[in-house]
Amino acid sequence: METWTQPPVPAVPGEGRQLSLYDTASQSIRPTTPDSVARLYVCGITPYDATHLGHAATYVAFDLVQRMWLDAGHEVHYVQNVTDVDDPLLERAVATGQDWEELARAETALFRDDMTALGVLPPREYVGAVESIPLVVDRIDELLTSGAAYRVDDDIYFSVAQDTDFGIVSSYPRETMLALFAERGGDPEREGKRDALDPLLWQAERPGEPAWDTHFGHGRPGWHIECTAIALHYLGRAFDVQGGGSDLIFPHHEMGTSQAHLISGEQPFAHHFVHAGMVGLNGQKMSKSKGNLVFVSRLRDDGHNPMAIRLSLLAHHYRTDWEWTDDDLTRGEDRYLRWRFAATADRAPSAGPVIEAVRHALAQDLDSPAALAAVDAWADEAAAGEGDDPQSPRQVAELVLALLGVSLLDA
Ligand code: 5CA
Ligand code: ZN
Repeated sequence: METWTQPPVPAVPGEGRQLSLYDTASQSIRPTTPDSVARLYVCGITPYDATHLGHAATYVAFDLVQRMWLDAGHEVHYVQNVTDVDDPLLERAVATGQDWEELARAETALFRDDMTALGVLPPREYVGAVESIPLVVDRIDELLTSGAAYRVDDDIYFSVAQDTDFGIVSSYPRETMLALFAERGGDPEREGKRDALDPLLWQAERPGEPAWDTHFGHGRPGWHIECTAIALHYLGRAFDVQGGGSDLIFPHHEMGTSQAHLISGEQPFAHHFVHAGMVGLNGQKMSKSKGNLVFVSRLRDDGHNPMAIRLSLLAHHYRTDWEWTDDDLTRGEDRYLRWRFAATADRAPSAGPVIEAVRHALAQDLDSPAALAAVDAWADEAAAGEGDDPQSPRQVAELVLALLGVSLLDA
């Protein structure tokens, strides 16, 4: 499907840094080691509702990954999916009397607008689940042939027991896996499965639901195989970073890794599994199913500057769980005005140290709060009339645009 518009990314003077990221599988911060082309897959939205601040925080975090790699001289091959057919989407369409395809189309369009407004760099390929059904069918065929998939009635399941490495992403104990599987779309109680944790690869048509014709029957793909098939097709195996929110560690990224292992016979699926913390509101994870949402589009409609929204997200380290409050937005707006004031000054303290500090902070597992603090210090000095470098305001504005994705000057 159509991706969104690429905004300008200025070159920053000096040398980019090697990016280190926390890898969930090894439970450690390790350097990323991309080739000339860095490969990134980030799980996309299920488009049945508007982009909320939790989604936005996650996509802004992975946007920093792309920006750090670009700064270090890599080309970036970024792929993101859209789960444009799945239970929650179909259920919402029934509940609101909408056509499910129209709902998905409209919410995906709104997501693109939100990402554009927030200055998030687009993926090179933005890929829907529906358009990927032929890829999924081929992968299921391979799994059936190798004995890693089996039928229960007309459904097809993936057999986790076939993978001796199952569990390497989350390292969760089995009870935790069972609880999360039930909570996040799995069917541990289904009779006839070999293991309660086996996920659906292909679901036979249910009355009133969309279905596609394949040689193994009329139906639709399961969730995890969608991302496995898309990532393997567009990026190949052993790509650099598989990303998403921490709610995707299990079952989604665990299952995807296991499926890719049995499809290719090789490890790793990705070198790093990187997960953003959950943004909450009123004591609970912000989620479409709980309805406790603050939408990016609503804030934009209310006249809030998207760059200030972006700054309020960047004020939190991507790996921590945090709660959105109105104060977050107030602080983001205040910071935006202070930075903009300094970026439009005639003179300011030299840009060199702040460029170094921002690169250094982001290279260490994307420490955006430290990066913001470095720009704050420079902006405060500029506002106090310190410094006499006439180039510095423009250079810092370019730094902030290139590495933090915050545009301070009108285009
Ligand atoms: N379509 C699947 C991934 S293949 C999905 O999880 N869609 S989603 O719309 O539910 O979430 C989209 C992305 O936002 C995922 O990476 C998810 O982990 C992340 N996300 C969802 N809720 C939050 C939240 N409250 N805070 C931070 N990130 C979130
Ligand atoms: Zn996914």
